[in-house]
Amino acid sequence: MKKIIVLVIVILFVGFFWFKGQDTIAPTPVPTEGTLTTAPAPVVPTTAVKEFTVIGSNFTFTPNTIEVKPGDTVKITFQSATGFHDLTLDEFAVATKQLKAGESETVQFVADKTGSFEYYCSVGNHRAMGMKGTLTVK
Ligand SMILES: [Cu+2]
Repeated sequence: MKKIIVLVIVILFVGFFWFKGQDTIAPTPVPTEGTLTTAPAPVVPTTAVKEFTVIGSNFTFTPNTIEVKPGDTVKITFQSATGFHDLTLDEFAVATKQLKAGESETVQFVADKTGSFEYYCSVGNHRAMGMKGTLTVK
């Protein structure tokens, strides 16, 4: 009789630790609100097409701020008014050719990231001379 009681106790112990073990192996991480707010929001493409004309001259962009919504398709027509310029936006792999005064080129991309991004002229030191602007996606 004693042996059976010991056996039952052993089985209960083993069973208890087996369940404990399952608990520590199996937990599925449940995202809390805190982790959700720090994760970047997924950008869902919209059907909106936002068109802008940006004029480049020595040494400024007009306009030098552009704002769109996440997922928008952005169409920028860059015109060189004076001098020799381009429009480059690294984060979206956008760059026009280097254009002489009077030339223009249109680039298009989907604003699939949120934040502020600098577009600039990559000719010579034009960027350092102030030939830059900000695209805000929010
Ligand atoms: Cu330039």
